[in-house]
Amino acid sequence: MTHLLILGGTTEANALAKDVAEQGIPATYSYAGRVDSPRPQPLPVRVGGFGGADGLAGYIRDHSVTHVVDATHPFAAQMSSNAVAACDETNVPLAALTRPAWSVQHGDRWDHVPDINSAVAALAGPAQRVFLAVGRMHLDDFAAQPQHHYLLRLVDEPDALPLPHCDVVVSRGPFTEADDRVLMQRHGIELVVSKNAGGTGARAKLDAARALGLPVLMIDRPALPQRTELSSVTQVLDWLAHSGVNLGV
Ligand code: 3Y8
Ligand code: NAP
Repeated sequence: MTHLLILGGTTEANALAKDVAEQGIPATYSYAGRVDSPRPQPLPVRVGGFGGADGLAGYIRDHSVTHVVDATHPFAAQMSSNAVAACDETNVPLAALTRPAWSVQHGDRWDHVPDINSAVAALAGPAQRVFLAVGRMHLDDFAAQPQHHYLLRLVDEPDALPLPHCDVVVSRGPFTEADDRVLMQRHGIELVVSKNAGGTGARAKLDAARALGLPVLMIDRPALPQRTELSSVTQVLDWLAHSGVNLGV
C-alpha cells in the first residue's frame, strides 16, 4: 500500500499536492508549523517538526511511508539533510522537487554573498533604505546593522522586532512585479536583500528592482546533500510510477 510523504511549504509542493490528490495517491502533506495559518491542502496535513532525522525515520516506520518527496524551500537545508538521512536509514525512496536558482539577467545589479551572515556583513556602512525580504527567522542576525531603515515583509504580524528603524508589511506571496515596484517606490528603497529562492513566488522583487535600477544583495543557497532531484510535478509523477505507485487509481 502506497503512502507518499510530501515535505511541503512551497509553491511547487502545493502544485504536487494538487496532482497527487487528483490521482488518488495516498499521501500526507507536512508543514513545519512556521506560520499561523498555512495554506490548506487537498491532502491530509501534519504540522510540526519530526524530531530530527531519527524522528523522521520513526514517522516513516510508524506511518508505513513508502515514498518521500522533499518539496521544501532551497533554504530549508536542515529538513532536506534530515530527509536524506532518514530515507537512507529506512531504505525508503526519496526524491527532491527543486527549482533552479535565479540567474542574473541583463539590467540586474546583483552582488552575491554565500550566506545570511555574509549578507549582514555586506550591510556595514552608512544608513540606507533596505527592503529585507528574507522573512522572519533571521531578523536577529540583521540587528548587527541597526543603522539602516528596513522594510520587512513577513507572513504573520511580528511580536517584538530586533531592528530599531523598520516598517513592516504583512503579506504572503506569491507576489507581482507591479505590486513590488509600487511598494519599493513608496518606501524609497535603495537596496533589496533576497535569498536565491528560485521559483516564481518570490522573484517579483527582483524584476521590480531591475525596473527601478536598484541593486540586489543576493544570498546564495546553502549546500545540500546528494539526492535525486526533479524539477517538475510531471517528473515526480513519473518517478512515483517507476517506483511502483499506481497512478490514477
Ligand atoms: C510555512 C506555507 C504558495 C506557497 C507560498 C515559494 C513561494 C510565497 C516567497 C519576499 C520573500 C520567504 C518566506 C517566501 C516565499 C512562497 C510560498 C514563499 C519568502 C509560506 C508557508 C510557510 C512559509 C514559511 C516562511 C519562512 C520564511 C519564508 C516568507 C503557506 C507562506 C522570506 C523565503 O514567519 C516565519 O517564520 C516565516 C518563515 C520560512 C523564511 C524565513 O526565514 O522567515 N517562508 N512560507 C511552511 C511550514 O510551516 O512548513 O502558508 O503556504 C510558503 C511560501 N513562502 O504557493 O502559496 O514557494 O517560495 N516565504 C524566501 O524565499 O526568501 C518571501 O517577501 O519577497
Ligand atoms: P529548516 O531550517 O530546514 O528546518 C528546521 C526544522 O524545521 C527541521 O529540522 C524540521 O524539524 C522542521 N521542518 C522544516 N520543514 C518541515 C516540514 N515541511 N515538515 C515538518 N517539519 C519541518 O526549514 P525552514 O527553513 O525553517 O523551513 C520551514 C518550512 O518553511 C519548510 O516547509 C519550508 O519549505 C518552508 N519555507 C521555508 C523558506 C525559507 O526561506 N527557509 C521559504 C519558503 C518556505 P525536526 O528536525 O524537528 O524534524
